[in-house]
Amino acid sequence: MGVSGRYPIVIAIALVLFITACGGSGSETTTTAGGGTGSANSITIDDFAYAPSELTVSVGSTVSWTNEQSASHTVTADDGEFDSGTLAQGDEFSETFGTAGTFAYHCTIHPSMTATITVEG
Ligand SMILES: [Cu+2]
Repeated sequence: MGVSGRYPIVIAIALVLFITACGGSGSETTTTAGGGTGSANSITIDDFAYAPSELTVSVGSTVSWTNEQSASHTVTADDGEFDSGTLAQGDEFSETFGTAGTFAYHCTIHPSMTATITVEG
């Protein structure tokens, strides 16, 4: 029983990896970002989620978020680099990314809302 007892853990890890991989490739195909430096990119906040939750842009791009839900949300960088403050329905926030890297952000009101911006140089 000692060996077979480990399988549920292995399956759980495999599932997490699978879901993570799917999320990454899935959002990539929905990215409509123009290739040029400084192109605008829009993210919608609705149904307690950022859409797309993963967005890749080029250095110098401005990303804008619009809250389309009646519940208030924030766009807050995990490292504190940017913070929208509370966005009511219809409010918009934008941030220009001048350096390459991966920037994780979340909603301070709903910590389960997380997403990332990948900036490519
Ligand atoms: Cu929220």
